Amino acid sequence: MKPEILQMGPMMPHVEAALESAYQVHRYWEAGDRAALLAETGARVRAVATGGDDGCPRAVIEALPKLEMISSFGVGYDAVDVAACREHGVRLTNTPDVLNDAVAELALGLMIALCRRIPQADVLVREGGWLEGAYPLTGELTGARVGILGLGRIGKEIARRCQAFRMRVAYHGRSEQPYEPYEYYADLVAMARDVGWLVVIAPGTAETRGIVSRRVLEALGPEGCLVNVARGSLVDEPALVEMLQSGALGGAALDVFEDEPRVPEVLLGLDNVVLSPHQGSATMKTRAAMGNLVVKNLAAHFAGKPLLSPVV
Ligand code: NAP
Ligand code: 8YV
Repeated sequence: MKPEILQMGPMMPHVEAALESAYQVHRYWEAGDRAALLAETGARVRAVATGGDDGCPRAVIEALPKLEMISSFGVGYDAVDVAACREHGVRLTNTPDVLNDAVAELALGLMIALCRRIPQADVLVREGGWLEGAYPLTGELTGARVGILGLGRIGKEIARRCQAFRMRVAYHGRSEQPYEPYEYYADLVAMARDVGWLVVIAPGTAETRGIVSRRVLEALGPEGCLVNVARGSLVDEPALVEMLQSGALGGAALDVFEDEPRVPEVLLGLDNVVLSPHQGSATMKTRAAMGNLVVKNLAAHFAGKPLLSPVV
């Protein structure tokens, strides 16, 4: 008898194939009556496979009395009710590290795109505008100061790439990392005041909700640019939109938003923003590695072996 698992949403074909071969999979998102599916399978389902978007709410965790573990695709697990996992003794795994390079690469790509106005230049050439005259001069990353909010696994890769661009790197987090060569700011507003670029790459938690507040954005100012590759919840989005519109903030490159996939309408019409549809880890190589980790964590659990990347 294969163990029974609940899959919360669609996953990559190679992940689904691996799950189907090892487990009896119940496809939650396809169920006409989800409550009935939970009631019918609840006493047998031992694991959940899910993604960063679908997560796993408390109601599902509590409807599965035999639930032992949740294997989540993505390093951020803000959509999983971690408190409910702890209360009910449910293990949780995520997919850290394998995506560091891809996310860091996108962060730098967004910065260059915003600074050198690559999207606008591309449109100009396509529309024949180059024939009318030279393209206006732009800013440059070289020599600029960048502050990283969240010098963790991905933040460190972003910092290394910024150094390669000969930017001057600082960071903010809850504690100083004395072995890192970058300047530490205990105060995020002070860091925002001192840098031209603020890159957000801390997790979406209750503590970080709105951490990039209006005050932080004001400190960044009309010459400053915000880059968010973390979660939309970290930024005061209404303040961000208003300040980009008025010019109180110089620019923004955004991969994540408060209410994805819906993006504030105003942003679509602004010239000082670069928009990306949550693409940080979205390369074939990285997504394959993330999917493999989801499968391997489940396999380790059912083999009684240590989990590869436990959160809880
Ligand atoms: P990580 O290694 O845990 O690093 C997180 C960093 O954030 C740590 O340096 C931590 O430093 C800092 N931090 C945590 N809470 C903080 C707080 N309250 N105030 C200030 N700093 C805080 O995580 P990671 O693997 O780098 O991933 C970071 C996040 O990126 C994920 O949680 C996810 O939401 C997001 N992400 C987005 C994409 C995308 O596609 N755009 C892809 C992957 C990940 P201290 O402990 O010193 O505070
Ligand atoms: C994923 C992410 O796109 O890992 C994360 O935290 O945000 C991205 O890598 C997302 O989790 C998809 O489920």
